[in-house]
Amino acid sequence: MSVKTTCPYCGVGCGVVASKDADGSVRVEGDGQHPANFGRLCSKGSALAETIGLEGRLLEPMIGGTPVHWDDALDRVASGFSRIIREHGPDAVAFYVSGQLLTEDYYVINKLAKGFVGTANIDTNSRLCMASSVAGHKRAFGSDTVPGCYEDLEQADLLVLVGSNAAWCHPILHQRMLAAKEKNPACRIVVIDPRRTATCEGADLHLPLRSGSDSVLFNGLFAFLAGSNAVDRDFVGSSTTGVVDALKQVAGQTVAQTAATCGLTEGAVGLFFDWFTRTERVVTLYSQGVNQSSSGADKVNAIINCHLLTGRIGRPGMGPFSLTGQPNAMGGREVGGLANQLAAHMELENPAHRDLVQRFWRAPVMADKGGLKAVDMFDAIADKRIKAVWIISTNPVVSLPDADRVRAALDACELVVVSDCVRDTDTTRHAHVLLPALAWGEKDGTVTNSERRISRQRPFLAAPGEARADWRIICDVAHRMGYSGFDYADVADVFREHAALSGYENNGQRDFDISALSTLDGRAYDALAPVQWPVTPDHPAGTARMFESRTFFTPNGKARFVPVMPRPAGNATSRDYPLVLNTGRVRDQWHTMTRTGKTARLMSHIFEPYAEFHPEDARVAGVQNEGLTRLTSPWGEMIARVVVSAEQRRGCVFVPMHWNEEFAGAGRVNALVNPVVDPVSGQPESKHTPVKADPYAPKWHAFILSRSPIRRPDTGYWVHGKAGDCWRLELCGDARPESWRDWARAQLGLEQVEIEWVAYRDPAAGRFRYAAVRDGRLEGCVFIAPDHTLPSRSWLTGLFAEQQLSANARMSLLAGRPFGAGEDTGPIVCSCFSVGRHQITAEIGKGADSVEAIGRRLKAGTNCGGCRPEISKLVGARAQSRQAIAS
Ligand SMILES: Nc1nc2c(c(=O)[nH]1)N[C@H]1C(S)=C(S)[C@@H](COP(=O)(O)OP(=O)(O)OC[C@H]3O[C@@H](n4cnc5c(=O)[nH]c(N)nc54)[C@H](O)[C@@H]3O)O[C@H]1N2
Ligand SMILES: Nc1nc2c(c(=O)[nH]1)N[C@H]1C(S)=C(S)[C@@H](COP(=O)(O)OP(=O)(O)OC[C@H]3O[C@@H](n4cnc5c(=O)[nH]c(N)nc54)[C@H](O)[C@@H]3O)O[C@H]1N2
Ligand code: SF4
Ligand SMILES: [Mo]
Repeated sequence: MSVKTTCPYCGVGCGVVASKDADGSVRVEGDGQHPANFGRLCSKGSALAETIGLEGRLLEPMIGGTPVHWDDALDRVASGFSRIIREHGPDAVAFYVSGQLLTEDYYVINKLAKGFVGTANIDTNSRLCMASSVAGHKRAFGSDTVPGCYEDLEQADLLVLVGSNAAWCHPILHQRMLAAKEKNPACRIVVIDPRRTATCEGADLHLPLRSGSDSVLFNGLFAFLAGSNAVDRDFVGSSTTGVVDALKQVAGQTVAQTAATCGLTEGAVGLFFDWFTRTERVVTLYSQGVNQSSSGADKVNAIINCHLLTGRIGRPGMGPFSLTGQPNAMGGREVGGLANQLAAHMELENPAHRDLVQRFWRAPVMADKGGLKAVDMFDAIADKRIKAVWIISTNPVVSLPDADRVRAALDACELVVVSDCVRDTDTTRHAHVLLPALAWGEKDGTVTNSERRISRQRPFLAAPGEARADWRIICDVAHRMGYSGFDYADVADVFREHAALSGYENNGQRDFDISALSTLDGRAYDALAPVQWPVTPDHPAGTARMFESRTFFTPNGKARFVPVMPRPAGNATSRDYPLVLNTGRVRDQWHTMTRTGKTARLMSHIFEPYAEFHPEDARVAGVQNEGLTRLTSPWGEMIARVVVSAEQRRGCVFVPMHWNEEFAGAGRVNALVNPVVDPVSGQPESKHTPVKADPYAPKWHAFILSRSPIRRPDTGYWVHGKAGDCWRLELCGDARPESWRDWARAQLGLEQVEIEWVAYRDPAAGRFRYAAVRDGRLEGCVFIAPDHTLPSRSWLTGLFAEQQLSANARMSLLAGRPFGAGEDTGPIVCSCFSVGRHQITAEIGKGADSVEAIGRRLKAGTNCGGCRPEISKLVGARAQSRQAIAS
């Protein structure tokens, strides 16, 4: 049996085919016919089959940690919410939801809150993600419209990526861009990011601008364009308003000034401006380096201004392009999931829209003012203005800024309901009621990707345990609260209503219109092929590109220039907090790791939370590569592994957002992140927090590898996860046990078991190595040292695959390095074929001089291709050092 569905991770929205073999095992492959990926998948998509096991799943409803019947759980939620609404009014409750819900789930929760409870206190993690783009679009176009499509990226002659690490975060789209560039030698790629990321491999120009200075850069470009012949006077004159004011704002801004403020060379800025001016087909792609800023919406408009001035919008190969993060970031916007939106791209604050939606829903009350946005919502929970919150499909204790405060808020809240598919997360720990949701592979509905393409997620697995679809859980609660209007026969029924609302009294006034899909019967809904909205009776096959007619959704039909006055970041660095903390993603993890953290393959690329420093900043802070650092901000602190790299901009330190208390002690970066938000969009500034870094030097460091899960310490720095065929725990401490041997044995949980100990002790040096062998097979090993220089984990992990440890392997365990036993592959670069860095450098040493040559010799980079930038970097580094030797 095979089923076509859509990848549940990023906004590229790749189609996948899931097949079940006779033995019940599942294979997941790229869907060759899906227009987003044409069969390709990245490392995360390729590993989907490894993440669908039931280990760690939440499979029963629970109240206070005890399993209960669904009826009891639903009654508790409904009666708790109803009572608080009765006693304190509708604004005393809140819903915090997610761009990972399916459109149908999202539609009903939004309907429940805004039309039946009568509160707009429903916000979503899209506030942390896309809110600035939404605000920017609305200011410029009068609607939240992404104008272009993926084919535009292939037809462009200049691709500008701003604050986007697409090589790691939108890998398949990035590969499409690189493939197009290969075919079109005229095509250039510019990357604008304070860090030199994997996306810079394959780019023609990298502008490592000062953190937060994008508005200055694009204002500079705007001024430069104004003085060139790239201005499209017809378009500006007939299809836009506000150009004079916007130009006034940038009048006189020179390339030299721009470069100085952005911390760039004049030459590099001039080159970028020159390319932009002279290239008609230019797409500017942007993501969280733009959105997650206290001036995110302004950055978006500074970019759009440049496209409006040149008329480069609504035509093939050009336009501003907001890359969406989550699989259904767009679907959430379509149903009005944000606290300031109404369903079907309507405005909450617009009385005509409210009236229309109220009539369509036959809603008893309508929220009539914007609700609390994510950060404010958790503040209101903290000070008890909100007394009940229902969190669905998001993990705010990890992902919101000032996350310790978020945790405290939930602890203080009268009623916390969490719907998730995973039992233990940093957020589920604080729930009074836990509701088990269906996960990817089980659930059924639709998602919309970055290019407005609606695709089906179809189930291929049976619902496990008691888990239910989110939309059904929400409707069941709505019923119990006494609301009618939630009697859907099935998920297709919800979709039809959503589609019908989009066309209701629309008459071409609203961009989001999928009314042609409002009559799909069950079978047609099941078979729905990927299609780009609008899908109307006039355009039944969908719409690739918007604004082709050069009219916009503002009252006068004209696009608006927005004057942008650059502002500094919300919190400046100081003597006490001299570094800018920048946060973001790594290639193989998805957000809070609840799914990608389940597979050893995806854990092998980067195992520990890390802080990446420029060499000069590392020297000043006194931290060492591979050592540990304590990072502190005015809001909180964390501990991370140090990476020293010239790819960091001086003054910035980068930390991934993923690690949390399920995987690490003291590894939650959002404990430090300032809760400052953009005043226009309410989006938090996740990329700019002033911090200081100190060396963290505990008295001992250790790691443990074990065939069975290892008990995690309660305090201090530790990291836990799967590694190859075993589990791995990194830890450290100050207090020494009386006997390291007993300690090691206890850590492995082998006190009561007959085993053979292989031990090496050097008490004077503080080095101890223990290995437990049973029936000739390695059960576990524990390595302790006074500093962070411990043996290679990737090599040791490999020894667990051996059924009988050789004499050499035993010797190696004692010596702490391979003696012809196993291979030290080094940290894994290619997670598809488990190829490590040492293997790649060895082949480069033997003459492999390109990514392709490495692929031929080791297969690395030949499946998903996500590691190709890293291989390219290793090849490049070698070539550079050869040159240096030769000269
Ligand atoms: N592997 C992986 N892929 C993902 C996700 C994931 O968790 N893992 N999540 C998905 C989601 S929800 C999202 S939103 C997207 C995010 O996708 P991206 O936005 O591409 O990812 P980030 O790493 O958050 O940030 C992008 C870059 O912004 C840069 N940056 C920081 N400050 C500035 C600045 O002031 N100006 C500029 N120009 N750049 C700056 C950072 O250095 C970083 O390299 O990824 C999606 N894809
Ligand atoms: N410092 C910093 N913080 C950030 C960011 C950053 O760049 N830096 N990025 C921000 C961005 S862009 C985003 S999108 C957020 C993401 O942050 P979160 O949304 O908090 O992260 P996830 O791990 O994706 O959380 C999804 C949760 O929903 C569960 N889940 C998955 N599928 C389903 C389902 O079908 N139903 C239900 N009920 N539950 C499900 C998962 O198990 C998981 O617990 O993080 C934001 N926070
Ligand atoms: S690029 Fe990767 S994570 Fe994103 S949708 Fe495609 S396969 Fe999934
Ligand atoms: Mo996101």
